[in-house]
Amino acid sequence: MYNPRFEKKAFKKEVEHNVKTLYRKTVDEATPQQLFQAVSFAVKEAIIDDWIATQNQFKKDDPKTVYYMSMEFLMGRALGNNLINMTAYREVKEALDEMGIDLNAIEDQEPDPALGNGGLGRLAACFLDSLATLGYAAYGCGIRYRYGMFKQKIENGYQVETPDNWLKDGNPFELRREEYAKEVRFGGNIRVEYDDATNRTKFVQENYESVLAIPYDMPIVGYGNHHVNTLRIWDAQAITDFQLESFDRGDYHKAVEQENLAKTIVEVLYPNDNHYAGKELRLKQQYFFVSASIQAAVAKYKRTHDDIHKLPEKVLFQMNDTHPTVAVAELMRILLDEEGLGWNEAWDITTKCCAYTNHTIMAEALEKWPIDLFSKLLPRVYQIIQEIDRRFIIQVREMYPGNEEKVKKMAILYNGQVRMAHLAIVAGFSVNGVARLHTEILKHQELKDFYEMMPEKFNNKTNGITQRRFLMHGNPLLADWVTEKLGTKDWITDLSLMSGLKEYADDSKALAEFMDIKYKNKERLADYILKHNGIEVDPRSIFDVQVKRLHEYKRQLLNILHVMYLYNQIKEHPEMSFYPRTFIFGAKASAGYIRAKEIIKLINSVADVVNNDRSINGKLKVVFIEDYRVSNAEIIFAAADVSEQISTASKEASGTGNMKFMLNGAPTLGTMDGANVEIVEEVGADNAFIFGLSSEEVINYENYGGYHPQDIYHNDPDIKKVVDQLVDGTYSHGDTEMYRDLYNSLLMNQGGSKADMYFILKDFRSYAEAQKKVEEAYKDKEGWARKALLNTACCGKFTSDRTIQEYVDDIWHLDKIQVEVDETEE
Ligand code: NBY
Repeated sequence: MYNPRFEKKAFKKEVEHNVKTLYRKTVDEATPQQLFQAVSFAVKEAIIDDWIATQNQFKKDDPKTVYYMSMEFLMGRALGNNLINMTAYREVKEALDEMGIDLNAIEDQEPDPALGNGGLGRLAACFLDSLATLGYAAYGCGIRYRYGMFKQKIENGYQVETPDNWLKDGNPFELRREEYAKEVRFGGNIRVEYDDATNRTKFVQENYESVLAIPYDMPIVGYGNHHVNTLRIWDAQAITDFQLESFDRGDYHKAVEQENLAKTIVEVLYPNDNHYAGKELRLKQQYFFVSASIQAAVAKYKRTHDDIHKLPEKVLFQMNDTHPTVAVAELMRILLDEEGLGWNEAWDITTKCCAYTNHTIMAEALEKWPIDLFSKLLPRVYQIIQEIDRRFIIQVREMYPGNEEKVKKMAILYNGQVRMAHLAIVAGFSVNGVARLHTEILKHQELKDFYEMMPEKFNNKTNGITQRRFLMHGNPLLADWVTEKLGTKDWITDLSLMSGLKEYADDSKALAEFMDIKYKNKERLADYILKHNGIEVDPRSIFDVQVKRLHEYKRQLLNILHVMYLYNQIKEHPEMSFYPRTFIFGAKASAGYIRAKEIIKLINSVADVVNNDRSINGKLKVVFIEDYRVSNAEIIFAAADVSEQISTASKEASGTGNMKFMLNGAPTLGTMDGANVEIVEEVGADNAFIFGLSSEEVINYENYGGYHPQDIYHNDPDIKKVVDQLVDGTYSHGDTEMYRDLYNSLLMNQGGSKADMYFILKDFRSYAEAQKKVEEAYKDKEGWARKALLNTACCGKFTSDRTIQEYVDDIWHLDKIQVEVDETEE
């Protein structure tokens, strides 16, 4: 598709013009960063036209709009993605080539906007891409953190965090929209007044502190359809600049405090993945962006509608996990206190506007705010939650008379805590899990009581990913090949067409081409590794990849223990046939997650020993890729032979990396967990390598107090040897204490947690066998190529386009928009 707005001559002129007006330079004189800015502003120019056209279309059509409320949007770089979705990537690349500018190098100048931790934040970004591509009206609502996810350095094998100052050179794609600022209030007390005139009680917040929320809008470009939605992220500013008068009036302290609150509130993203830390500042962040977003949505609705009761016809708030759940109470507050509605009317509206997505069953991730903290910070919101809870408990008692156990289990306020998930379920009309297995576990285990009381709310929406970023942009060679084989580009917006590739599964020529592309992508990754790690890896070896956040349940420890086992095998049986392997890891650990950091150190220690052992002839290499993030992920997925998805069954709600590997032709080596179950269903058990306990088995063991890893340790000499090597100095220059904690965690009960609570030793043998099968399968070149190709061919279900369409059909009920552009202008 050719986009006339990127006509080469005009585009070049625009870039020259931008370099001149922004920097008083010529293209030859400009730095790469300046060129990035100049090119981005030229691209933005074209986007703005479509953005305006889309907003005009919204005004005409008045469609129902989804507000995707999320603490995290892990967007990744915008320039390349915007060019792809504007269908202008090729033209612009050529135009720049002619100017002697390398688009790839320019793209590398853009900092990764990393306003998210991992899967949950990246899912939000994929959803925005699909919403725009499918032509639905949507806003992403979030926080403009000054510092996103930290940058990871590896020093002496240890993770070191450095701040991610992503805004330091300015963000060319954002628009500051001061005119839509909203005030957000914290703390103080609530004065209750009786208003004789209206016969109503009024709740007035006094002595509060407030901040001004200022929106920054970023365009979200749909693919080839001129549809541009908005990601609206909020910055904070003190409400009045520091004023001498307030000093005179004795408000000096307050003025300074408000200044500080504004500064700290959006300062940094909490780098915890699947872990609730209970920090007051985090709650402030939550209320800050939620209040501003809901105020803005209600105000926008009221500009063109006069009956607030009909809000649910036009507005839907989707809560990305419990993090934005104060939304339900904030909407109630606005309807009750500002719109003057009665409780029942307000509740009716709220429960039709709010829906909740659950992303985890991990107990340590559940948000439970201490009531003292919560009620002090959000006094009016807390009163409203008390009333929601009071009315809910009456319902529970009606349904289960005399059953006070139920009340305890289900109440929103219990044991001095506000249970955010309970609030979200009670006030939302929809509760969804993110993969079929996960939703079943929610219904029958974690949220059983709620499912029994309100089964109609529960539904599944299996996650998906956008092929625009993770195939078109990340793997252009394969993208072109797919287009050629299918004879159409339509897979870009209809991934189900990939099934047309199945007919090449027995075509030797096509299989060879497929593997040749994989090889080129492996060379590209090998270059990256050489440049960044100084390690030489052989692209002919099997690239076995595990990239994701570091978490015990994701079991990077199982992977590296198995590498240690292979190393022992090679050393003990030098004559043994062994297909060369490169084990590639990438993972950030939360700054305070000590054990996760120990695992990173262990991986790097094993890498040191193995990579420097000349006696194994380079059969085994281990690479830890520093600072795993969206931009290098695209290169990594394209180059993977094997996708490691080895979480303890039942723990990974869905996983989305698994889908990105599949799309790029890497078979899954994994447990029957999360969306792996559905991946295997699509691709067939022959084209995946499955091992380990099932989720039922895991849950059973957990219900009966765990298992006895010591039995395995004492009866399996290979396993014992590997575990002992954690404390015999093999990987720690003789230090027997460095990995003692990991050793203990595998063999001993500790405080509240059971020995080997993630079943690493229990699954070890079965994992090693599956790995052996991978090796055997890989030796059969054509057999492997077939498996790899079938993974790409069968990935159609896992596009976020499909996921979004399901949300629209079952939960959101949005109207499709067709943006009309004036063709003569082009
Ligand atoms: O959400 C992930 C799940 O682990 C993964 O299985 C799923 O595919 C993905 C998308 O549905 N969850 C996740 O990424 N969670 C977080 O990042 C997160 C971040 C912060 C907090 C909790 C969870 N927190 O409480 O601060």
